[in-house]
Amino acid sequence: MLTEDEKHLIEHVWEKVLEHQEDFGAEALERLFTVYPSTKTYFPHFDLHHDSAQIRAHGKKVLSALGEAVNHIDDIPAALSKLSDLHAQTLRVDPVNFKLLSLCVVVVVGRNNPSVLTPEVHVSLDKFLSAVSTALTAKYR
Ligand code: ZNH
Repeated sequence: MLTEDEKHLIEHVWEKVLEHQEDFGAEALERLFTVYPSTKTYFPHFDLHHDSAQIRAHGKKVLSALGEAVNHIDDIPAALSKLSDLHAQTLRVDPVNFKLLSLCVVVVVGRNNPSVLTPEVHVSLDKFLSAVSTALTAKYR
């Protein structure tokens, strides 16, 4: 569980992310597909070239969903309930991939705002992204 201090750190970091949702989302996905190529199997219908419109649009959706989770940080499962149904019933993404995407998101935040990613913020982001991943994979069984 995130402490109150950690929640505030996340809210603070997200103010910086909000202005760049599409860029950050696209960079996170591009890193995901490059560093962990097996993740591409979920996107056979996507143009996966650098700067593809589909990657940018999808990156924006993913980061907006994370923003929703930040806005409802005390009840992430409720905020992401519909998305959780989609991932469990339709997409069936193997949960290991959530960890990989989370790693990429942390890298993108740090790369774009080096001074922001203190160890405390890193821990907070890690816990936050774990909470989101748990919420999105909770209905798999
Ligand atoms: Zn997911 C979709 C979010 C993870 C895969 N996603 C999606 C969407 C969103 C999301 C928002 C959209 C929906 C609608 O449209 O309605 N995800 C998300 C998040 C996360 C995720 C937040 C974490 C953090 N996913 C994931 C992973 C994977 C995925 C890891 C793999 C690898 N998704 C996916 C797919 C889809 C989605 C495949 C569909 C796409 C299209 O468009 O087709």
